[in-house]
Amino acid sequence: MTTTTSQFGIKEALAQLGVKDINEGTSTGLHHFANGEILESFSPVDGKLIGSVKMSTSQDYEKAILSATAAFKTFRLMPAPQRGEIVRQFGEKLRQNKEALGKLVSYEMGKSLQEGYGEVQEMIDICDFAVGLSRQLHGLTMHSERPGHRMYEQYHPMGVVGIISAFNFPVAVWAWNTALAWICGDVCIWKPSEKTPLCGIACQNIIAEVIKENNLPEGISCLINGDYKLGELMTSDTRIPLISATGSTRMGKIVAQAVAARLGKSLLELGGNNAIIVTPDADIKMTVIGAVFGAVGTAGQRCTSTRRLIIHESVFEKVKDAIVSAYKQLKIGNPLDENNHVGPLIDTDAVKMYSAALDKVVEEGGTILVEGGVLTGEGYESGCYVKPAIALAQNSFEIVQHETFAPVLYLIKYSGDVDNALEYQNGVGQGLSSAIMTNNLREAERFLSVVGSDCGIANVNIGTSGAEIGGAFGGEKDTGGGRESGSDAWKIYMRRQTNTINYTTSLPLAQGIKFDLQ
Ligand code: UN1
Repeated sequence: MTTTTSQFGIKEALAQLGVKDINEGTSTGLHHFANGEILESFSPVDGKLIGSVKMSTSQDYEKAILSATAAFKTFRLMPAPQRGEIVRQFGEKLRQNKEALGKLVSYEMGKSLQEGYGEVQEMIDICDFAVGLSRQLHGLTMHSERPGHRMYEQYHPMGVVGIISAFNFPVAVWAWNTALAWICGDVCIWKPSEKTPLCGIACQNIIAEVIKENNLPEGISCLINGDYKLGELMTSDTRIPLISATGSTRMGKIVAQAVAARLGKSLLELGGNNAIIVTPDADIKMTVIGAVFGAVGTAGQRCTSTRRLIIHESVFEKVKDAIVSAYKQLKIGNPLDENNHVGPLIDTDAVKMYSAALDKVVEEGGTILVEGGVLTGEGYESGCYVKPAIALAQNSFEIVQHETFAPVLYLIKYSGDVDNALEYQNGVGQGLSSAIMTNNLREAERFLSVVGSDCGIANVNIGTSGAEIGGAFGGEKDTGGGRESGSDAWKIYMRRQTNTINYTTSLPLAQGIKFDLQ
């Protein structure tokens, strides 16, 4: 493992992205407000220190807010299609840096290189989407009930958007927010996860080049690095009208309460407990691919990861055997090596939660079908590599109700019709993603109907993870209710104004109210 960085070109990637490795000192990104303590970033891939950054103090935070607020004053005046052009250039820079940034994501976060590249592709995709959208920030026009009156609505930018992102998608979720916020005329302050600060620096350096090349005020994209204390400053700050936060339900509840207390807006994308329903009519081959990628992709650390397979009793044995045998082919190891399917968990705390979940499912009466365990020895020195595990469980188990951010898949048997499966599927606190595998039209439509899945995402013959950016992304219940990326998610980044214009010489009142003055 000593050869990891040289073998996979990490040093070159860091250099290209302007991120200093540990031998070169502390990284300071452009427009990065940071004069505090050192935050070190260790790779879960090989346990090595990749680099360090400075954290932001409360004074740094104040500087960032002032810079952002000042930048908003001019940025909001730029026509939206011109802001779209800026986002187009950002997308171009991402294309040029796709390989380097994908590698850094893989090395700092631990997801497979393919998924690292996929994450950067999501950033490029949202930029393309936002460019087109910059000419489509449409409001409606209405017919007034009064003669000689015109009514319409328009959308104006809101101001500073605070982005709090998680380690599992250390770059894409920021880009979803920033690309949309920018075309809407907002400016951003980003606090990345303290587990992936170097990804934050790299992104900031890329976007700062665009800012510089276009002579834009630097405050339109600010970076602050640090822990929950910075998050608290953001959530309670009335100068930030919108907080977009991604993370656990526990964190989301704290954020939502703080933002609501000052009547700010929040956009929350929180935990999932995503299930695939496998009906008697399912295509087993497709089910295996969807379920296995869903459960072990990003080592089970996506919000959309498949955590439960709800399988009809008539096909249970067949599906179980197919999945268990697919798990035997999984290669676990350095995610930069494309021969491996599964990389490490983010850190040893995550490993502890994974082990505790497996203990708990057995304690509650579950049966382990594919043995888990922490890997040791050559290549696994970081202590973060675990074996993807499968357990036979009941939906009602306490641990099954809980989102464990690790590759643990629960198999749950159902009998009767698809409504019974839906009862399990919806019978958890979270409501992010869901899927059904079936060739039966009635079952598929039932699943999508008003009595079907209660999740924000409901797929047919596709797994639960890997959503495209064009759709609105997010979910209900404990998932927080927010919608990011595609469709009309842009609307949360703007304030809506209804305008009624009277072009007559009299002033009739609405609702026919008479109010005559002599
Ligand atoms: C997340 O896990 O927070 O749908 C985002 C997916 C990805 C995004 C996941 N496009 O799996």
